[in-house]
Formats: sequence, structure tokens, C-alpha cells
Amino acid sequence: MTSNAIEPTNRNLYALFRSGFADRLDHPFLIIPGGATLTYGDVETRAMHMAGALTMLGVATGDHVVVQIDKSSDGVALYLACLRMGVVFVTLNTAYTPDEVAFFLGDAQPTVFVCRPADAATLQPFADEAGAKLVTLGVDADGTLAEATDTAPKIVDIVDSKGTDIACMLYTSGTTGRSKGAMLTHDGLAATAKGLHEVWGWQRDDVLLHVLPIFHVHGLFVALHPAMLGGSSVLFHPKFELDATLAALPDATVMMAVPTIYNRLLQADQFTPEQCASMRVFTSGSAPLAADKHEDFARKSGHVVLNRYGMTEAGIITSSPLDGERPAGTVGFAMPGLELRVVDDTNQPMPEGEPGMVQIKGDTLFAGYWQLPEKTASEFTDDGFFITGDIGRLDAEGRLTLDGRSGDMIISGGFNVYPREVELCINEAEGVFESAVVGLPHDDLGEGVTAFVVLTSEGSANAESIEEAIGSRLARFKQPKRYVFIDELPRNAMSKVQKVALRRDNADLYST
Ligand code: MLC
Repeated sequence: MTSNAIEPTNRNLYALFRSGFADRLDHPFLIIPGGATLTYGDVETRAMHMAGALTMLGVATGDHVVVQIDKSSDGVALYLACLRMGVVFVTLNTAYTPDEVAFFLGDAQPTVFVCRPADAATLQPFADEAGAKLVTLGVDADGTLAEATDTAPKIVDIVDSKGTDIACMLYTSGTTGRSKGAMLTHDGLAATAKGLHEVWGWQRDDVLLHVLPIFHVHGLFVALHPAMLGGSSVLFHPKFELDATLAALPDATVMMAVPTIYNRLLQADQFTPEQCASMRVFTSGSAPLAADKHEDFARKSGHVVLNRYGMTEAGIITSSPLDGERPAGTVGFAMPGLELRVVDDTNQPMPEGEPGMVQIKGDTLFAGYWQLPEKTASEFTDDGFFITGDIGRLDAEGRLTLDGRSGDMIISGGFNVYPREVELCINEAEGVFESAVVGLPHDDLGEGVTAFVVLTSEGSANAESIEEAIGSRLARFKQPKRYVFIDELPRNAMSKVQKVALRRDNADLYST
């Protein structure tokens, strides 16, 4: 490994990061475009004070802190403060509506809920109902938590954690539409970070171009963790903006993104080999990058994208090699320490090249779903493999190609959308008899969330009235980009809705 990190005796994930950047406290960590540059020492000091502020709010080791905030350096300090305290960091997509947040607060039972200053009044009743103290954090180091941090005493000790202790909880949805909190341990996250650091050949002088949100696995664990392991610098953009990203490319050596972001870069004339000359590697994940885009990318930028495959419950599962072929459509080899198999319905290995269910076992796996032991057990085979729900095939060298998913989950712009959750909301709208939600090919988003709706009677509802009805209940990215009104849903002899037929017959909806 090229980082300085040495295995600390304390298994707290922060202790591992600390050993990686201990000799680099004066080195730039978060470089905010048009704003401040914070060194590793600056961010650590802020995290120590924030731990002081959280302690004064009554937060203790093992508690949950739920967070729904915009991306900022204080957001990183808050995350690190929670790690240092052994507090479980539960971070939510900023697009979630108050209704959705209310569910997460009730489920996660946090001591403290941190939200954006502008959301405080709306979310206060939900925090009260969940018995959580509400504080705020804004992007300009403002908000009540930021103010408390300014004056709070530093807590310099890092709590002694066991590797099996929970560091973070991230919600993922499922086929039933009910979200589940995936509990991630200090050791599991450390294994992902160390594996990525090694496989992607991280150098201490790498500069990461960071344009992803930090409320998901990709932006937080896949991108930030390996950077911290070696004390590398991060160009920390508040969100993806095309022009700002293009302008930053010459200062960066590593970029991580979802295909939608790469699709947008590909459309820009300024995306050239000259602009990308300092880049060492572009990695892509969270959704499949179309083969034609993979080839366009190589032509336009002079770099072959490195595809990798991951999921919240497992961190990174496979990665294409840093040195070696990275054919379009493939996602590479199992990460170090991870056992991967492709099997049939009876868990028997499929022959080489034949599609089957992808299952994995290894150190990076989650510890289970919060308060759902039966659901957790049902996701594992009797011999301890996690059932990913993805369909793939292995070639002779052990390289994985993904062919699809066994469920009907949609991935829109790198966000997972579960049709059942959307259908349940649409079905409750006035004038709707029933609906079926599918993902259809979408040039920008990969898949566009699309609703096929049967009305109770002609004209009983329309796209606007349905949007109005579901608007406060579902995050915007989950809401259909199009509504198609039909007389009846296609069903088979068993009365099951034929989503395959809907997808097949409407594959061109977004290109016409
Ligand atoms: C934004 N919008 C989306 C959307 N993102 N709609 C569908 N799907 C999406 N992903 C909508 C907004 O609701 C809004 O709608 C309009 O687009 C403009 O909003 P915006 O915020 O300006 O969007 P934009 O900047 O264009 O965002 C696109 C994006 C963003 C691709 C940059 O979605 C993004 O950062 N995606 C990354 C997701 C990610 O990090 N996934 C990692 C999951 S972890 P309206 O109608 O209100 O105008 C994981 C594991 C692993 O999967 O292996 O990585």
C-alpha cells in the first residue's frame, strides 16, 4: 500500500485514517473551489470541537446521529466527529421530502438530528416526535451546530472501537418499498478503503476531483476514504457542475463519478486529452456505463474508464484493473479478500460465461439491517454468501460482466429507485386505479423512471394531478419523468404485471 497508514490497535476507522495523514496535518485536504483550503489539521481540529458540541448536546458513544445536510467541509468534520466518538452516522439524501425524513427519524431513533438551516422549521415536529434534538448545519460554517462548535471544547481522544462496532448506517430501499438501514462496521469500511487504496494505486500526491454527494457510499466511502488513507488532497466541489468540473480537470489526477456525469462531460467540446493530461484514472460506478459511452470516452479524453461495481451493503465488490484491459461493459475482478461466485437457483456455480446470481462473502460486508434480523438472514445463503440481487457472468480469467438485476430496481443518474415505493404512492392518488413503474433507457440518466397508469375513469386524473399528489411524499429523483396512460396493464395468465413487456414495447420513449 502506498499510504502511510499502519494498522492501529484501536479499530475505530478514524484511527486508521489518522495513521495515514498523521505526518500531513499541514497538507491541503479539502480545497473548495472559489473558497477556503482546509488542511488535514484544520479539519481534524474542527472535528474535535464538533465532538465537543455533540457531547454537550447529549450524544454519546453508540448513539445514532441522523444527518440531512448539503455538502460542505463542516459536513466532513461532522462525519469525522461521529467516527471519533464511536457515534453511528446516519446520512440521508438531501432530496428526501419531509415525509420521507419522518420515516427515517422514527426508524433510526437518533439522539440528534442535523438538518439544513432552511429546513429546521418544517422538520422540527418530526424530530420532536422521534425524540431527537434538532440542530442545523449550513454550507458556510453556519447553523446552530456550527455556532456551538465554534465555542465547544475540543475532545482530543478517539473512542476505542471494536472492528465489529457500527460506524455508519445508510438506508437502502427494497422490493417491498420499505427502506432498511444497512449497518456498516468500522472493520468493513476499513477493508473497503484499504482495498481501493491498493487496487487503484493511490499515491500520496494524488488529487481527487470530488463532485459527488457525500450522503451515499460512492462520494463518502469510495471517494473520500482512500484519499484520507494517504493524506491526499481533494478538490471538493459542492455538487457536479459541468463547467467547474471541466475547469478543474487539469489540477486533478483521480476522478470518480456516475455515468450520468460522464455522459455530460462527453458532450462538452472542452473535454479533450489536453484537458485530461494530468489525470491518472477516471472511475465509474453506481450504474452501468453504456458500451458506446465507454468507447466515446476513450476517444475524447484519451483515458479508458475504470468500471467498478459496488453496493451499500458490500462496499466495492469488483474493480477493473488499474493496469490491464478494461473492456467496455465489464466491471473487473473481485476486490482483495472478497469471494465472489455466480450461481444458479440451487447455489451451484454456473459454467464460465453463463449468467447467474452474483453472491459474495468477505470482510467488507455489512453487519445486517437495523432491527430487521429476519430480512437480514433472508439475504444470505446457508453458507454465508450475501445475495446481491444482480445477475452476471464470469469469464475464464474471473472478470465479471453484469447483465441486469433480478428485481426491477431502477437506477436513475446513480440513485436507486424502487418501483414498488413509487407505485404505492401513485396508486393512492385520486382517480388512479393502478400503476406499474419501470426504468426505460434514458440517454442522460441511464434509466428514466416511467409510470404506466390506469385511471379509474376517463379523465379522472392526469400527470399534473398525480405529481401534485405524490410531490410531498417522494423525493424528486424518484418521481416519474413521464406518465403514460393506458387502459390496462399487461398481465400474464397468473395476473402478474408484465414489466418486461412494458420495457420492451416502450424502449424508445425517451429517444422519440
Ligand atoms: C437530479 N435529478 C434527478 C437526478 N438528479 N432526476 C432523476 N435522477 C437523478 N439522479 C432531478 C432533480 O430532482 C431536478 O428535478 C433536476 O434533476 C435538476 O436537479 P439538479 O440537482 O440540478 O440535478 P443534477 O445536478 O443534474 O444531478 C444529476 C447528477 C446527480 C447525476 C449530478 O443525480 C448526482 O450527483 N448523482 C450521483 C448519485 C450518487 O452519488 N450515487 C451513488 C450511490 S452509491 P426538477 O424536476 O425538480 O427540476 C451506490 C453504490 C456504488 O450506488 O456502487 O456506488
